[in-house]
Amino acid sequence: MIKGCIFDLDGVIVDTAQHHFQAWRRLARELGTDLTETQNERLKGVSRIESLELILQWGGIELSEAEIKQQTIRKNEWYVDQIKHMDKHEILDGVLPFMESVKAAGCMIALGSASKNAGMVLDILDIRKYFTSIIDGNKTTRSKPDPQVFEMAAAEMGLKPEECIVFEDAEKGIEAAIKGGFKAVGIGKKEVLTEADLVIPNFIGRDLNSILADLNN
Ligand code: B16
Ligand code: MG
Repeated sequence: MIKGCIFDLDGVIVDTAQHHFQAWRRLARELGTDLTETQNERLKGVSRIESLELILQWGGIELSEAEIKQQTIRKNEWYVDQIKHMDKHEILDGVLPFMESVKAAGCMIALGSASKNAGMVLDILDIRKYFTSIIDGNKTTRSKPDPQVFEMAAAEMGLKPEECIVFEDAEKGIEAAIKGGFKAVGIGKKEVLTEADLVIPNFIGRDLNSILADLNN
């Protein structure tokens, strides 16, 4: 029986992925390389440091540990500058009614995000009130595809993995959910999120009951 829903943040609740992409691309170009949209797909759900390491690897660039740290600080300043101006319109369509349906069904809601900016995003959008538990990149020590972030969210809700559905837009996030023994619902394309138990393009017109029915089919 499902008793909790764990939501990823970037790409599931809010379209911050475009802001991450713009900031990473700006940094990549300043470092003398570039970042394509296809490469950016592979950065979804990946921590800040690991994202830069991948960009450097793709561009054949070597930086010291101190320089890597410094460059991630710059990227984050640009990213934060962009998201400061977000408003509720950037919450993805259908998400809030869906979360209302989760609450109405008596299920708890948690956040399971790799982002260290997650708390700030929730406050800017004024949606912190929906969450029983908030686990973000400041609390975890292992990145997706490790299931730690979802395990911590389930534990804070007092639930077992099999009692929770994880909603994720990243391949690595789906992998983490499956590894941890959660039901995994992908938000995006079936061709990309091949391991998910169910893939939906978005939450428009969806409620928890329709997801449960599709998961059981
Ligand atoms: P930050 P999620 C992830 O958030 C993003 O998908 C990923 O692009 C980003 O690099 C990562 O958070 C770290 O974010 O730099 O803000 O700490 O999708 O797990 O909610
Ligand atoms: Mg995401």
